[in-house]
Amino acid sequence: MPRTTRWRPATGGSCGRWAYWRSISSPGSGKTTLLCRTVEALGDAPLAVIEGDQQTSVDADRIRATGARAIQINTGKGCHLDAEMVGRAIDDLRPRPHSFLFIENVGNLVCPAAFDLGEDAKVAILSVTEGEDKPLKYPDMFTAARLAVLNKVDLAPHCDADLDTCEANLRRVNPDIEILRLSARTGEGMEAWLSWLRTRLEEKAS
Ligand SMILES: Nc1nc2c(ncn2[C@@H]2O[C@H](COP(=O)(O)OP(=O)(O)OP(=O)(O)O)[C@@H](O)[C@H]2O)c(=O)[nH]1
Ligand SMILES: [Mg+2]
Repeated sequence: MPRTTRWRPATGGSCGRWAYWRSISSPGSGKTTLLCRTVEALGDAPLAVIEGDQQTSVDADRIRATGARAIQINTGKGCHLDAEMVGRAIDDLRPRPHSFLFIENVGNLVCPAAFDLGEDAKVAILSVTEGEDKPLKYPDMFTAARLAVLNKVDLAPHCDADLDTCEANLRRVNPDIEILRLSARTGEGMEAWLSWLRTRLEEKAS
């Protein structure tokens, strides 16, 4: 399937029926932790999650443990999800209209940026422990993203992370990027993240 193909579901709708976000980041930056916290905080809001990893169903199991519906895709030797894999998962999940649909891509800062999965927005999760130079070294991931979440801010004092420099580097590669500082561990910044999500869903519904 060509990189730019926009998949359309066989279930009759269009991708416009759901607010559809995809998280992209390095392994271990906190994607699943943030998703679990998000699912719990959204309460009864209709949502579904697609998890991508090379092997195991660990992440989908973590999401299901919160009570949310989740499907795990294993990519084997592949380093990213593609539209066909996501299309099959959506056909199985059948997300409700006007619901949240979250996709966690395979963790790496290179391949996932190049593939259009039909999402409304890509959200780059960057752990502050990774170093503030990552946006400059791996710009494609951050130029593709609408929002960057600087996660693990609770650890910033322990690893000399310079959050202002990190934000400046994000804006050097993507002047339009929105940025949120967050800790999925302590909950700091969660309200701003949830507000961002709800606003996007309202925009989609209007
Ligand atoms: N201190 C701290 N730890 C965090 C935070 N968010 C996640 N973690 C920890 O970081 C580790 C990796 O988190 P995951 O949520 O599994 O990361 P991931 O990005 O989903 O990882 P992959 O799916 O393997 O790419 C776990 O030990 C989490 O508890 C945070 O905000 N602060
Ligand atoms: Mg994960």
